[in-house]
Parts: sequence; C-alpha cells; structure tokens
Amino acid sequence: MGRLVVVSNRVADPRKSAAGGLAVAVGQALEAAGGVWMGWSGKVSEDADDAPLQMQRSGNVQLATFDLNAQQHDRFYLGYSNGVLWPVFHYRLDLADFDAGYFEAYRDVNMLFARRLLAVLRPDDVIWIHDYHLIPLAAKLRQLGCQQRMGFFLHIPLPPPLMLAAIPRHAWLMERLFAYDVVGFQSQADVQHFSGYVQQELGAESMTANGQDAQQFRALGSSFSRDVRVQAFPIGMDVEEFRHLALGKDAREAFTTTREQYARRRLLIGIDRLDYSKGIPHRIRAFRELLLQFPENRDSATLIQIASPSRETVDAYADIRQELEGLCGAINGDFGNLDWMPVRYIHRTVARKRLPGLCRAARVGLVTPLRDGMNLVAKEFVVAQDAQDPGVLVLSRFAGAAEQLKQALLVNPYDIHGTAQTIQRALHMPLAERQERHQQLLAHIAAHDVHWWSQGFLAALNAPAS
Ligand code: GDG
Repeated sequence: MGRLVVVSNRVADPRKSAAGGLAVAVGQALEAAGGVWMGWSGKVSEDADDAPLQMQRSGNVQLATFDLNAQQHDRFYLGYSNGVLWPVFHYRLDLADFDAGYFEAYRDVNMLFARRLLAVLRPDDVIWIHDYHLIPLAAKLRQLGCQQRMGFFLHIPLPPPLMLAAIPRHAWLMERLFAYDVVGFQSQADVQHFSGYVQQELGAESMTANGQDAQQFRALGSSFSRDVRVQAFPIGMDVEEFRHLALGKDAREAFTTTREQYARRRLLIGIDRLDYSKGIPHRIRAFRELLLQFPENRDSATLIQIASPSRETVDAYADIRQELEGLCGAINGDFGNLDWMPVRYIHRTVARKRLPGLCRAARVGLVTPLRDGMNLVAKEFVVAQDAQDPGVLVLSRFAGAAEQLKQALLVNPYDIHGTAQTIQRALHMPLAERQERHQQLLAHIAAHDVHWWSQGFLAALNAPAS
C-alpha cells in the first residue's frame, strides 16, 4: 500500500495531544500508515501566494502547510465555508450569507489546495480529504490529471435535499463529490439525504445491490460519469487516550476539587465549542425550566457550562455569545442566592487534561445540539464515568451520536419542557439503571473507537472498485 495523504483545512501535529476531534482521529491513522498531512497553517500573511509549502517532520508524518492571504481567509474560510456551508449543513438557512459573492473564493482556494498538493503527491498515494471546506478538491485534482484513489469524509451533517437546494450553485457543489471513489458520512440519515439529493436533483442512478452497507451511485451525464461509493462511518473517539488522561494528575485533581466544591450539590455539565449548532441557549432555558417545574432542585442542581471560544470574527458567533451571557446572568439573578449560583458559565478553553475529571464529577452530562455531525463530547462523557457510580448522558436526538448511543436519555432540544423533565429523570435515576445504561454505552463506544473508524474508511478506500 502506498502512503496515506490527508488533506484538511487545519493540520495538527499528531504527537502533541492538544486538541480533540479531527486532530486526534486523523493523527492516529497517519502515524500508523506514515504519510503526509496537508492543510492551511492557520496563519494569514501578505506574501502567502509566493511562499513555498512549509514542511515539518513529526514522527512518521510529514506536515505540509501554507498560509492564506487576507482575502482568501475572509472569503474562503470565514465567508463560504463558515458563513454558507456550515449554517446550511446545520439546517440554519436563516444564518447563511448567500449574497456576499464568496463562491469564487471557495472554488479558487480549492484549486490552490490542489496545486499545492500536486507538488508532493506520488502516483501510488491514497488521498483522504476531510470536511466541508474541501468538497471540490478531488475534482480539482482530477482536472490536473491525478489518478490516485481519493476519499472524502464529511464531519458535519448533510441536510435534506430541499435544504441543500437552497445553496446557489448547489448542483455544482454536489456533483464534485462524484470525483471521489468513496464518500463517508457520520450517520445513516446523512447517507439517505445524499441518496435523495443525487437522485432527485442530479438524476444519478443508484447501483446498490440489496443488503449492502455501502451504496453505489452513478452520475449520469455529469462531467465525470464516475461511480461513487457512499457509506456511513460514524466517527469514534480515542478511548485509550482519554482513559489515560483520566488517570493523570490533572484529571484526578479536577475531579477531587470539583466533588469537594459541590459536595452538597448535584452537578450537571455541558462542554462545547461556542457554536449556535450546539443548542446551548436552549439547554440553559431547559435548566431554568427544571428549576421552575421541580423546585426541589433549587439550592442544589448546578450547571457548569464550558463554552470554548470559536470563530469569533463571524457575526453569528458574537450574537450567540451575547445571548448566552444574558441568559446565564438572568437565571443566576432570578434563582441564585449567597451560597448557590445555578449556572457557572465559562467562556474559555479548559485544558484537555482536566476534562475527564470534570465529566466524572458530574451527575448528568448535557449534550443537546440542535444539529451535530456526531458529537464526541457525548462519548467522552461516558468514558470518563466511574462504572460503579456513573453519571447519566442526556443526548439530543439530532446529534449523529444518537444513532449509536441508544441507551442515553434522548431529548428533542427544541422542546424545553420535555428536556427539563428528562433532566429531572436523569438526576433521579436509580443506581442499577445508571450502571446498566453506562455499561452498554461504554461497550459500544469502546468497540467503535477512532481506530475502528479510520480503519473502516481506509479499508473501503483501498477496496477494489466493484
Ligand atoms: C466536528 C463536528 C464531529 C470542547 N471544549 C473544550 C474542548 N473540547 C473538545 C471536546 C471534543 C471536541 O473539542 C469537540 O468535538 P465535537 O465532536 O463535539 O464537535 P466539533 O468541534 O463541532 O467537531 C462534530 C467532529 O467534528 C468529529 O468528526 O463529532 O459533529 O461538528 O473532543 O472534548 N477541549 C478542550 N477544552 C475545551 O474547553 N481542551
């Protein structure tokens, strides 16, 4: 097998255990196979166009990065990727900025990625491209003559066909997916949306034999006339890494201090990037409803909400920050007293080493996105628990994780009243039921970890075309 070449918007050094999500997942696969990870350096510079690719070796992996110029950053990254695709793919047509003319920058920066990549590619490389920033990349590479096998994994949800059709030039975008050999999604719901869209809007034909996990589609009359294999590969977490962190000094300290500090309280925890898809304001309202409907929780239930800063220069993110500050202030003002503050809202990134300890100290984990590709926090919360006395996961049915984590208490986060009732149930769940649910959730998460995910995707990508 040739080298693995991974391309994603951002690159992280796999040997530094700083970040979660994509960084940890992809780093593991690359370390094992050896290869190249290419992406934007995260820097904006004026001489970006003329600067050579920056190469850095990290163990088995060659990191290849380049800067963007200010216009590319504004229009490709903030503009089209995070101002159009992110909101639409999370069902927020109301937040999408279609008119700003970002499309050309998206198309051009994808060509820039293709040209940069061409310089380091070998004929027998296998190329794995990640996420919504780079949907047209394979098509650009094919345009430049690349014959390598190419796979694409979408980390965020794919919306239903009619919602996709709200994107100007949606057919152009979606047709580009046929340049890949394999397209992976987080959930079966996403695969169904893809299937519906390509058949209704692109006139593609399904070539799937009955009873197969993977679906096969042929684009008829498109400029590619290729077949693409489409399948759900729900991403897993690095269970071993997280367990290791949980045993470390920082996690144990975080656990002990939090337990001591809240000895008389029942702790609930939410950990998210501050993003409107994560449903944090709805969650705070549900918590307020809990205090109203079930007054026995007053002076007791405490919600720690960590909302780490994210994409702060995009307007919609500034708005949600303001909304949250208002909501948390109001609930603390209305219900709090001298020794109890109902919500502790932390708008900062907490060190990853401390997260398992915080999760373990909580009686309930609130993971209630309005829409989410997967949501790894749900899985991390379960892994962090003490199996003898585990906390309860309250999970949105609109997170990709809900297709897998059926023993969580599933909620509709838009239903504030219903969510409050479920939180009440979680707070009072008997020990035997908590243990039973936790055991089943943990078994599933451990058996479908990040290695299972990347091996599954790469096996599909390396399989001969049928
Ligand atoms: C995208 C998709 C999909 C959060 N706050 C802090 C912190 N985190 C860590 C968590 C977790 C990661 O960030 C977040 O991962 P998620 O999966 O929840 O969400 P996204 O960042 O939106 O990721 C998502 C994922 O890609 C993978 O495919 O699951 O659906 O949207 O690991 O623990 N980490 C630290 N401090 C914090 O304050 N250190």
